[in-house]
Amino acid sequence: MRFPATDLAVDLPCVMGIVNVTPDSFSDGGLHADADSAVAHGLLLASEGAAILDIGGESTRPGSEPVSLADELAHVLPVIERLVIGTPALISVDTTKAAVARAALAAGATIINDVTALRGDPGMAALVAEHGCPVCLMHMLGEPRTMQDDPHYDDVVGEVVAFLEQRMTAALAVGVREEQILLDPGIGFGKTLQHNLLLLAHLDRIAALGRPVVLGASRKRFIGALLGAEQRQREVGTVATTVLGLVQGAAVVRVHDVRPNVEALRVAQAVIEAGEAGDAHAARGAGADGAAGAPHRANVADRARGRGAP
Ligand code: HH2
Repeated sequence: MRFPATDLAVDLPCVMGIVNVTPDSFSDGGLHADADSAVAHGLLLASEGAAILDIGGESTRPGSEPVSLADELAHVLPVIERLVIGTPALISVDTTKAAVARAALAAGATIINDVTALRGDPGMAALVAEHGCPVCLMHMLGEPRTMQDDPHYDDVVGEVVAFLEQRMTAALAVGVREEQILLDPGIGFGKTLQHNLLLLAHLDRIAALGRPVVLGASRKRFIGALLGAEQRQREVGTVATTVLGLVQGAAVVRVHDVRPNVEALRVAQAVIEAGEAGDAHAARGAGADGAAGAPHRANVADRARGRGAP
């Protein structure tokens, strides 16, 4: 499957492993709250095939309270410094604060994952433009403290697409280049179960904006609602979102359980590529215009981008 050109120094699709250095994250809060344990966890995820490690020092779970700058720096910096040396994986910092992003970049992080899509800290957009690093722009309705209080949309997919398009335009206007940008529908950020399902089903409409799509569905509450499962039992449900997300055009899956998602991605990608190769072969066999005998269906990658087969 072909993905848009990007400044990310990894092949797409790929897995982004989650390293939460927090006491209160929704799924793994407190498990890796000290630097030694977070580094060990990051090394494990990288050895399981994570091409990117996303280091976060502030939980964004529904109802979470903000963390001070000093605390967030103290959480993430020692972990980033050690993972930059200890693993070939790219390091992403999951932060809304420009000062944390700046320090993380200086310590060797290469990606900024800002769940406010550059709306949270006035210094963030300029930092991304100046540094030229890849940045993930995510949709969120409201703020973490209140976002799950009865979220409402008239057309959730259309509104998320319009928001991401607007945030991309705003970023480009301050000097961020298109190749730096990744887009994320923000699964679970001000969304009901039905909103999350619709976004997953129509991820191709976000991919059609022309930038790689990041999917963060891992162990989230909607999977628990469908399965009646606690966070740790949502691994298989998460793998389902990875495979369907890839078919719909997701380029990066942000997950807690790296190995099963790497394996699922590899197998699903092989099937998609075999289908593409078969379609190309059939089209060649049908002559230059691909008319007679060519399959009358779009291949999976084209469908994922909202284009029909030639
Ligand atoms: N989800 C979470 C945090 N950061 N970033 C992106 N780009 N996309 C997401 O879906 C996303 C994200 C929430 O998950 P987690 O990090 O596991 O929990 P917490 O925020 O409680 O630390």
